Amino acid sequence: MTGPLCAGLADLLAARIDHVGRGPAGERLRAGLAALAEPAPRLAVVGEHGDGASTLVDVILGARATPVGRVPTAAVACWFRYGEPAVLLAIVRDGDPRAACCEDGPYIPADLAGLGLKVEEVDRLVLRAPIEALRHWTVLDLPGVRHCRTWPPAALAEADAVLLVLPEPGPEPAEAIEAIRRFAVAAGLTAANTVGVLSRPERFGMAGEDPWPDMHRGAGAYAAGLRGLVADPVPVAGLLGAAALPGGFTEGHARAVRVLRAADPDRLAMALTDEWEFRDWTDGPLTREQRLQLADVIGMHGIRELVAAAGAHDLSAQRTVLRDRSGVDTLLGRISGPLLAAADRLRCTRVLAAAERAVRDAGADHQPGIAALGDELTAYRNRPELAQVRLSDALTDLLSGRWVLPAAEAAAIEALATGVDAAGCLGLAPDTEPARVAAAARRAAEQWAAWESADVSDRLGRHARAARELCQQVARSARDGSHGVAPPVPDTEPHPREDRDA
Ligand SMILES: Nc1nc2c(ncn2[C@@H]2O[C@H](COP(=O)(O)OP(=O)(O)O)[C@@H](O)[C@H]2O)c(=O)[nH]1
Ligand SMILES: [Mg+2]
Repeated sequence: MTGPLCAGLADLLAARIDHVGRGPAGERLRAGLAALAEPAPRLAVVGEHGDGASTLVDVILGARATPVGRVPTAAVACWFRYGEPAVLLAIVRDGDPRAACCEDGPYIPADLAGLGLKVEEVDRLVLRAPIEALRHWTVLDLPGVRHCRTWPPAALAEADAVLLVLPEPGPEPAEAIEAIRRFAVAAGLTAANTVGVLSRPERFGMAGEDPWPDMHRGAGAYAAGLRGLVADPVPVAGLLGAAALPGGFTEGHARAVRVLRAADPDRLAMALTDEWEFRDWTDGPLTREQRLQLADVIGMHGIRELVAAAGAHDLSAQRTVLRDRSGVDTLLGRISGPLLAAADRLRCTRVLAAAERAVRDAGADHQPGIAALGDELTAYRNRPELAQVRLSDALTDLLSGRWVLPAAEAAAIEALATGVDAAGCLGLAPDTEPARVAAAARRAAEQWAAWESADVSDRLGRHARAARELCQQVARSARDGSHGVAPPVPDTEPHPREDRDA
């Protein structure tokens, strides 16, 4: 499933690929072409160690398939692709790939002893499985980064979109915000390709208290501090979402919750203040094994939620409560809604930039085939239909501080770069009258045209030009009654260079 932007780029690459040779640049260009032909775009999930990234991947997959917690395979990049029958493939650094059937279900094992491998020997694991969610996204569960201060993992550059699991910001969020900003600029993450998420609510607020108000405050601090990166971070309780999946919260757990509800209320309240109190509740109604299991599968926050939901008696009702309270449906709505709607643009943005880098890295004495391709890629990027693709660079410049704009203009650029319909591109409500959208787009085009002709650097002039072109496109599609940003399918004839600054 690709769209017109990827199709145009694929045609362009395919026409040149036989003339680019077998060197490193040729290999990278072939990888880009292959990625454009994949049925699903790629979504990477990344965060700091232990912040709940793998748990969220399980939620996205709708299956408990990732290596969660401190297990050896949590340190390996795990790719989940659609395919049947299920098979686990280990891509070995210096050697042939090894494959294993998934006899007892598609999941990544905690270690690779079954494949006769150590995790250090493996570049990545690929689980191919007939999981419905993988029809829409290929999902990458990346190993944790440390405090968002490490260099971005290389696998991040292979993802079209990113779910960024944000750390608990602490009382002074400025430091966390700065670290994430640097990480995002280095990794090319912007509000166009990234959804921010906060999970593990237990890390927020005081022990025993409702963590959601503090979670929302943390999300607000990130939204304000990371303009251009995470417009509206989603707070979730990933563990509850994962517990509601098959193989998570079971009949035995549901029974244990009912037993807890019948306990002495004062003693129960005391035992539920924190995990240590609960574990040490030796004279309570549950065995130590039952207490540990329950804390493991839904955490103290989940236990408190379920104990309080007295109307939820049986397993199915309790799972529904877990799912509802997890907040994951909002997150899944973002991933299957606006992010997926932008998949053509996201994939085109990434592969185009990767192809341009491959051509650049090939150096001055590269083959004529690669040189010609370089010119064609530049011309393709500069086509009006790719204005929104070009605007992702503007977001990076806003995020890094290279482009300083008044707040209203910065918000306008963010809306233009991330919008998936005509109204959204202008920051207007989805049900805005097309005539009003068209008028607003024309006004905005005039304003960006003024920026374009002002005395700014070539680079900023290009951003303003992209904004102006996109506004003109939006005005046309609103006038024609189509809701989309809807670039026409580009023809694939190489076009002459049209950008004065290119
Ligand atoms: N209490 C609680 N624990 C969580 C939550 N999400 C993940 N965990 C636990 O945190 C640990 C690390 O989670 P994991 O998903 O492996 O984090 P990753 O290192 O970011 O991939 C595991 O023990 C999870 O069960 C959550 O929402 N609440
Ligand atoms: Mg993980």
